[in-house]
Amino acid sequence: SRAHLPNGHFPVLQRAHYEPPWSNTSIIGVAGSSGSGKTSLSLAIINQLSLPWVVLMSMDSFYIPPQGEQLQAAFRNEYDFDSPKAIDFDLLVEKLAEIKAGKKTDIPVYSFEKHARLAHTTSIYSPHVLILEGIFALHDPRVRDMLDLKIFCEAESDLCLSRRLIRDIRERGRDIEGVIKQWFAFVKPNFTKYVEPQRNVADLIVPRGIENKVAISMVSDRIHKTLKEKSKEHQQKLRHLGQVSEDM
Ligand code: UZR
Ligand code: MG
Repeated sequence: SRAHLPNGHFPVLQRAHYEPPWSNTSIIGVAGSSGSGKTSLSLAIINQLSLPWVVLMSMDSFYIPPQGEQLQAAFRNEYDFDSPKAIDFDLLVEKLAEIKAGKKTDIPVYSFEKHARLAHTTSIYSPHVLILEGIFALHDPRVRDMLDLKIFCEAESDLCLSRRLIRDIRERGRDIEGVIKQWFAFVKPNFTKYVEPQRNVADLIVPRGIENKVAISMVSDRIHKTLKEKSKEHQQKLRHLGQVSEDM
C-alpha cells in the first residue's frame, strides 16, 4: 500500500538499484530412484505452472568426468555413476547461487558417450523458476538450503527397473544383460544407501508420478504463491529505497 506516502507523490524508483523481481529464483528439487519418473513429473509441473521463465536442469550436467583408471572402468560399465561421489556438488552449489542471484550462468554439458564434459556449455539466465532433477537433488545440505520446495518422486522398484530397461535399450544403446548388471551392481544398492534416505528431508512425497494431478496442481499453486510473495517483498524494497532517496 502507498498509504504512507503524501497524496499523489510516488517514490523516485529510477534512483533505486534495479533488480529484476525474479532475481530470487524459486528452485524446486525433484529426487527419486532412476526410472521413478522424475523427468516426466518435472515436465508436468512445468506445464501446469504455465509461466514464461521456467528452466529444467538435470543433475547429469554435474557429473565429475572420470579420469585414468576410472575412465577405463566407465567405458567397461564398471564405474559407479550412482554414488554421490560421482557428482560435483561444489560446482552445483556455485551455479545455483549464481542463478539465485539473477546472474547469467554457464552450465557444463556432460557426455555419457565420451564420459567427459564437452567444450561448450549451456546458459541459464534469471528464470522465475528452476527445477533441479536428479537422483541426488536433495542429497547435499547446501543445495537443500537453496530449495523452495523439496519433492521425492516415489515408484515401486520393479516399475523403475522396467522403465530403465526400456529407456536404456531404446535410447542409450545398451543391452538387457548390461542394464540388469548395472542395476544390481550400482543402482539398487545405492538407492537404499543414498537415494531413499532423501525421503526424510523431502517436503512432499509424490506417488504415481504424472498421474497424480492433485500433487501437480498443489505444487504449481504453491510456487505461484511463493512468486507472488517474493514479488511483493521486492516491490516493498523498491518503495523503501525510493522513500530513502527522497528523504536525502
Ligand atoms: P535418471 N545415465 C546413463 O546411463 N546415461 C545417460 O545418458 C544419462 C544417465 C544413468 C546414470 C544414472 N548413470 O544411473 C541414471 N549411468 O541414469 C540417473 N551410467 O538418471 O535419474 O534419469 O535415471
Ligand atoms: Mg530422468
